[in-house]
Amino acid sequence: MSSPAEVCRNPGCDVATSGTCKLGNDPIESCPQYGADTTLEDSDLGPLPGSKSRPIPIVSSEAMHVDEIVAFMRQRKVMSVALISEQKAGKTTLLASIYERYCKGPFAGMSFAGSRTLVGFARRHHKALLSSGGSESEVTRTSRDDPAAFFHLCLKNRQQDLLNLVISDRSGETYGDARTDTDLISRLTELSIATRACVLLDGAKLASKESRPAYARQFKQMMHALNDNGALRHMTHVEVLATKFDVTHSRDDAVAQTEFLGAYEAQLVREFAERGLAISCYRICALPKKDVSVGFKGLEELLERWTTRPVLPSVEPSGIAAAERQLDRYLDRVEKAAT
Ligand SMILES: Nc1nc2c(ncn2[C@@H]2O[C@H](COP(=O)(O)OP(=O)(O)O)[C@@H](O)[C@H]2O)c(=O)[nH]1
Ligand SMILES: [Mg+2]
Repeated sequence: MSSPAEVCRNPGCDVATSGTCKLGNDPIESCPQYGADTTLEDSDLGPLPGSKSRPIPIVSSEAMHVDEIVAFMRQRKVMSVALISEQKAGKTTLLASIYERYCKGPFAGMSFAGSRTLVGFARRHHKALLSSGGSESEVTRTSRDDPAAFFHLCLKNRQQDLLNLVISDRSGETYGDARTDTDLISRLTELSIATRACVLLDGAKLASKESRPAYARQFKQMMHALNDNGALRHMTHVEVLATKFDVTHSRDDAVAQTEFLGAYEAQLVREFAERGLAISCYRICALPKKDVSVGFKGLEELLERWTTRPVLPSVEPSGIAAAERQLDRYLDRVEKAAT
């Protein structure tokens, strides 16, 4: 089996230490040898009968499964976001919308630099377009038995740094069931590897007088079930994303709707703060089909949030004042000069 530190299948390439691709690929993500799946056994890669060379595995570019994503996360730093919601809140449409932004060029200060899941993105995008036409029957429905699917984007920021973003999507049915069947929560593996939870609040259901009372209650129940069972404890950020803002905005009573949404968000923040969970609330429109004047609201800020690197505490030794050793006096001077 390959060494876990190996990031390129080409034995003559020292990209792991130099950061430069031996074959001249820039960005390095575009090299088919780079980031090779090190979980493959050598026996899987043995020469074909009659051939001396090892076959090169073809990356399918479909959405990744949890074992693939865990192997990928061992190879490089990844920012991971779990999309959480019951059915039809807008998870897949949000994914498709992010993909579409980068098909058109730079967005949110970053440009597309590669993806392990381009075909997966393209499929979701295709479904989202079908769904936007109103023919929901044509949209493939996910089921409770479907595992979580992971989508990867490599983005280059203004400083030319590469950022790996991984977003998970899963059947809303599973999250709906987890509200009452809390044994399911420990099986939501995408939550244990994500550092950011993005819980989608269906703006259309909240805006409808018929569905609002039950939905507002069920949404909180789902959040409590996740929180009380420790699924959100390790997350650095938990955000509630109110979707379909075009629906909220396009109603005759848009002002009252927006006020209700604001009050509900404030209630969530208070209620969970009392239970030790900090929540931030945002609004989004990933597909402005009800009111095009709303546009693609909140997407740019969302990507900026999701790709902001956490500020890590300094681990540099602090200088010793009036130290006897010259080295310590030097460190003290350097520290003072830096502040
Ligand atoms: N008006 C409007 N509809 C949306 C928006 N986002 C998603 N939808 C619709 O909501 C439905 C469910 O969306 P989908 O992404 O499949 O939800 P999922 O089950 O959470 O993945 C689809 O018909 C989408 O077209 C939005 O921002 N505005
Ligand atoms: Mg979906």
